Amino acid sequence: MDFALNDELLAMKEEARKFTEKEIVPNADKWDEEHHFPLDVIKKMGELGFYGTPIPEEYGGTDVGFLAQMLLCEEVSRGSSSIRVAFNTQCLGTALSILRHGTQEQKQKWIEPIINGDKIGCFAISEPNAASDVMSMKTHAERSGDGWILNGSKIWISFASRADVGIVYAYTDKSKGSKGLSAFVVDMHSEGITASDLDKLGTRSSPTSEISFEDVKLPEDAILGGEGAGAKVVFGSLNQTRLCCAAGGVGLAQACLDTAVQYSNEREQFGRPVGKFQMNQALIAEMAADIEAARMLLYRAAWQKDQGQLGNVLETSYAKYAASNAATKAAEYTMRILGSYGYSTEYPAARFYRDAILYHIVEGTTNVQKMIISNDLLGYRKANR
Ligand code: GRA
Repeated sequence: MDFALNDELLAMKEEARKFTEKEIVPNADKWDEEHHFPLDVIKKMGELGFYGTPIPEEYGGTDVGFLAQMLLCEEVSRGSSSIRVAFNTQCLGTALSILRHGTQEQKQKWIEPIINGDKIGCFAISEPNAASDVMSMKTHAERSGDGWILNGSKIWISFASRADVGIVYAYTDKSKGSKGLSAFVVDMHSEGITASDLDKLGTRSSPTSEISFEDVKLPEDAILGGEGAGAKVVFGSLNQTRLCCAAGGVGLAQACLDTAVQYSNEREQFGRPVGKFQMNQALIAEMAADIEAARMLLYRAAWQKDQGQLGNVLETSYAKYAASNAATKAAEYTMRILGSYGYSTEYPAARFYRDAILYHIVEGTTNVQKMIISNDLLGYRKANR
């Protein structure tokens, strides 16, 4: 067992940290306040090769793997939990699915521009009445001539209003159950697609949209992995995007701890720094131990993926579950340590607090992670398939 990150990974982590300190940290609160989506920064991360780490060089990636991607994602999330969403839209939920399931033509056409940030991606699973229960979605596509006609609606889709390309899930034959779900690579500028942004509590510099598909004509070659491969594509993809959320939670929790430690050493009450009070020390120790535990689960799951175990649903759920708890606890404890300064907008603690709660909701709620874990342990449904 080797817990050390090699020199290449350490150098990438350091590069991401410097990038975040320079490009993201000074602007994150302002972007959040203005609901600004910093497209230039999202594209710059693509130019720097941040998104393409699990993608082979022949498609423009660097082929250094999932652990590398999670380290980058964690560092970016320390600066802004909103910006880390790009790892999912620009690789794990889009380019990676095309790599795993696409035809040679689809791979050549789409992967490189997405991971480079030339094209903005999105992936559309959730619907107004089908979110945790993925298979109950209603969006459908019918054969028409030599293509498909897509109809339906999606909701809570990150980056959709700015996206050039989307992986859209739809039933092509509802009567076939899971074998009737298909995945499509959709040009998001196609006629019949409208996307409008939703307002939300946090993660406000990452746009989240509802999308309507009205008689959208898709070419025959839009289908990904063949007709009926949608369940395989969507669950295979969720198991990678979910880990990005774990990395986001760990990064955000670390940002909370950093803020709490700095403030505890600077702020004085009753003649000494507030860090000298045992009640604050207890909060800092608890936060730190939770973050370390979540980080270890994150790195293990990423390492497994680098060993070829992309179906490690159980270990990915452990990491996501632990990271969500670490993030929300760290955000709350930081707020308690900073007191009114935490509640004010002078410090980023208020943004951390609003952003953290998302990790209990996104990419499979905390209850979904508990379902996956407990169903596996009780022998009802094996998680790793
Ligand atoms: O046996 P069957 O014919 O009924 O088929 C089932 C299964 O065999 C069916 O899918 C099949 N299947 C697969 N087939 C091939 C499942 N996995 C695979 C696979 N890898 N390959 C349904 O499977 P099931 O086990 O019966 O699932 P279920 O009971 O319907 O649901 C399970 C569960 C609740 C875990 C699942 O639906 C789930 O993961 N729900 C959570 C959804 C989620 O995570 N949504 C996230 C939306 S995207 C998002 O949040 C964007 C965030 C952006 C960001 O911030 O980064």
